[in-house]
Amino acid sequence: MLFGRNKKNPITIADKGVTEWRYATCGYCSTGCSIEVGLDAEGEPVASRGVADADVNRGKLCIKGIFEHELFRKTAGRGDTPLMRANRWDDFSPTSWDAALDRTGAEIKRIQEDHGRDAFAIVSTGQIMTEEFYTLGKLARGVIGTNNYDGNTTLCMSSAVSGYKRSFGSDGPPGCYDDFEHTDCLLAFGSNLPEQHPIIYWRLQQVREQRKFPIIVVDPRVTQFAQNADIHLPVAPGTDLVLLNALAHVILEEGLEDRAWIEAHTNGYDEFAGLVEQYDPVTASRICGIDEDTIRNVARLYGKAGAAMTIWTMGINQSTHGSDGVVAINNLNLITGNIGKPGGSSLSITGQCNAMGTREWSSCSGLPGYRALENEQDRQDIAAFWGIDPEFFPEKRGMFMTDILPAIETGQVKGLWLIATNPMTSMANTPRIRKTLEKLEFLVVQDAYRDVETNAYSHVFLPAAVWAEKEGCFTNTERRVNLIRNVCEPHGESRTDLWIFNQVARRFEQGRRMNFPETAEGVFDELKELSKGRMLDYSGMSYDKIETNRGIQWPCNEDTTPEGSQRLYTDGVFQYPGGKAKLIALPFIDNNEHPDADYPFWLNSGRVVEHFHTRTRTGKVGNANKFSPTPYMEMNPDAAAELGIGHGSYARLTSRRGDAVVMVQCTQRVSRDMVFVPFHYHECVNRLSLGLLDPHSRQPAYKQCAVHIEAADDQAAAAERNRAARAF
Ligand SMILES: Nc1nc2c(c(=O)[nH]1)N[C@H]1C(S)=C(S)[C@@H](COP(=O)(O)OP(=O)(O)OC[C@H]3O[C@@H](n4cnc5c(=O)[nH]c(N)nc54)[C@H](O)[C@@H]3O)O[C@H]1N2
Ligand SMILES: Nc1nc2c(c(=O)[nH]1)N[C@H]1C(S)=C(S)[C@@H](COP(=O)(O)OP(=O)(O)OC[C@H]3O[C@@H](n4cnc5c(=O)[nH]c(N)nc54)[C@H](O)[C@@H]3O)O[C@H]1N2
Ligand code: SF4
Ligand SMILES: [Mo]
Repeated sequence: MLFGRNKKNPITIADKGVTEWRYATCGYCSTGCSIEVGLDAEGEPVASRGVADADVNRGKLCIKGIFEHELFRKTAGRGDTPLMRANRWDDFSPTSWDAALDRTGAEIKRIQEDHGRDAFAIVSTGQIMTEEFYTLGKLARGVIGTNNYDGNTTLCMSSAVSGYKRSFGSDGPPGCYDDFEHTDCLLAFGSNLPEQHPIIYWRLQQVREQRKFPIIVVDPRVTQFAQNADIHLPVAPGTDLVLLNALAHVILEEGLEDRAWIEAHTNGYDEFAGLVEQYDPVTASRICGIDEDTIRNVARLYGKAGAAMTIWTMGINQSTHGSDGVVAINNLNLITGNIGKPGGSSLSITGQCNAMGTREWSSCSGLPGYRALENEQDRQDIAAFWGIDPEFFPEKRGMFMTDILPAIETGQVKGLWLIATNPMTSMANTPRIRKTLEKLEFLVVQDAYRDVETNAYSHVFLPAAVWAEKEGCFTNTERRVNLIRNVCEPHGESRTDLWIFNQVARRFEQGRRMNFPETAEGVFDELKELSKGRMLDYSGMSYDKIETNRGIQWPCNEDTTPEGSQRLYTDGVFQYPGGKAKLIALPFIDNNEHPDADYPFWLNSGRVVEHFHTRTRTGKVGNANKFSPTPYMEMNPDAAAELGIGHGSYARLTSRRGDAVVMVQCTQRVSRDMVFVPFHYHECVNRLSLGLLDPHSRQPAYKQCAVHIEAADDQAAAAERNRAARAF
């Protein structure tokens, strides 16, 4: 009302003295928010803001994005100069780039000469630029020539990749955020969208404020997403496949499938139908813990919806049947005709900012642009493009990250180069990983932060520039290629990952003969050329066009789809020869470690909104770190009371692998037989986790193992904190 207007406290936005805004894409999660970083008159980054006309985030950012410019100023723990030590147990000494790179090149050659090309392994990430991924792939596959080359995406997305390939003949999420506008039913498996992808969740909420449709969340925990859902299915850990088979059972039993679509676009129906026949809701309910009527209800909602979509994240991928879980989701959508249509999709919500970029271009699982080492034509094409002998390539992919580490134990792998990943904190069974890393003859760590825990085991540390200290592209969950402009100079003597890869290439004769463009845009031109006419088509993009459009979804071709494409498979033609997708029969095999008398609790793990992974970044940003500064677990109050453990006290968790002490947060978010521990803290949940591997994707089942819990006194807790403190 008018009379009150002048009396209100006006909201004042601090004037940070911004004189210029530069365009970027957020460097944390895979939502892919467009962000602008404000520079003051001295060129210092002083603010971040969401880009209003960007379709992804429409001006919004979450708590991590809004403070992202602080990364450039909070430089504690940043690598400012290359470091080297003669032996792993010596202290580091600062050194020159030439010395660090010469030693790296020489050690790679020595190990390969002594033990064979594959004895030197490379493991990268989902967090560098696409152009950097492509360049690393060229170096690993075309110059160094090791087949033991993979990324941390095996901890994260490989089940989705494997599931897409098995169902559709190719990787590539077929849907987009716009599907929320068209869907009549949304099913979400093992995904806590409001915390892990806050802006995707905001997009979903925007739609729901205007139009009602059911949201069904499948998660053993009562997450924020579950709290806000219409139906929450607290599935028994690791049994989603049973639930999915049972949903398909009901759909077929009640004739809710799309017969014509199945006939026209799929193979394998009979075997699939025969298998799901066995998963009647009564039998299934005894395994997956969801009652018969609820299974029937959800199947009917999904089967009868005009358009229905499924999204999922780590609750599915990080499982011993992660790949099968993804295929089962695809099965559900194939039988209901929900692929390639607005609001009908199997949309894997990806994880890291550029988890997609590495899938597309890093050559980790094959050759660039969704090409396969197993395909002779692909080998020949890439060899010709790079100017090398096709015989140099192996004819099938080598080990996954989760097999490379054990291969160090057996002596098969002697040297390792880690790029932007921190396995000492993020891989299961930390005590074993430590022993593994100690066994290496040579470890080089290339990271933006020298205090990354894995660096304690390295011989050489290469300091890298982070995020908008460099230029290049990320691809988000909905296949949108978006741009990061160079906002400021790399910290200290750190260098872009692109520069580092190019320098390493020069240390090899074959690398000197090949063309390694020096600028990110020069590399991007190669991607465009290599992708022309393929499903993964970048050829109609340019940096300027990407910035103007606030990201472009591939396929983008100058002639047919100049503005990009929201969806894949709109014509129902899949990437298998013959164009049909596969319905696959998936028997459930329960091979998890289960709670028992000695270890009576399920240990579940994941994330919280304010932290990102192993906290190398968010642990330094006050406004992120202050909300969860201490390792903690969610525990059911009744279970805690039974063990004499109070809210806010400490407890010791013990598994067959190790132990950890955490603060206790009593909450009904978890059931009496389960605890949840965020994995962001060093020497914490992954000291306990088992990480059994999925047979197809080799992804670890981080979310299922068994622990014993007891009260811990304050002294034990203090000792634990000291142990967890960063070593340097
Ligand atoms: N704030 C923040 N956001 C992030 C990240 C971050 O570190 N911090 N990381 C990014 C990355 S790389 C990723 S991969 C994503 C991960 O995003 P999410 O997968 O959404 O996050 P998580 O917390 O790992 O796991 C999600 C849920 O899986 C549930 N779950 C556990 N076991 C099962 C099961 O057997 N079945 C089902 N259905 N659910 C289960 C857990 O209870 C948990 O609530 O987040 C991205 N976004
Ligand atoms: N128990 C349990 N464990 C888990 C999970 C879980 O849910 N539970 N989730 C798994 C998942 S999904 C993931 S994705 C992994 C993540 O595991 P990690 O990849 O090990 O985690 P990050 O902390 O993101 O490590 C990335 C590193 O890259 C560095 N970095 C950032 N930007 C750059 C750059 O531009 N260049 C270079 N060179 N370095 C850079 C960061 O400083 C950081 O050290 O953890 C897995 N581990
Ligand atoms: S939702 Fe993800 S991409 Fe968007 S601002 Fe937050 S962390 Fe960044
Ligand atoms: Mo991830």
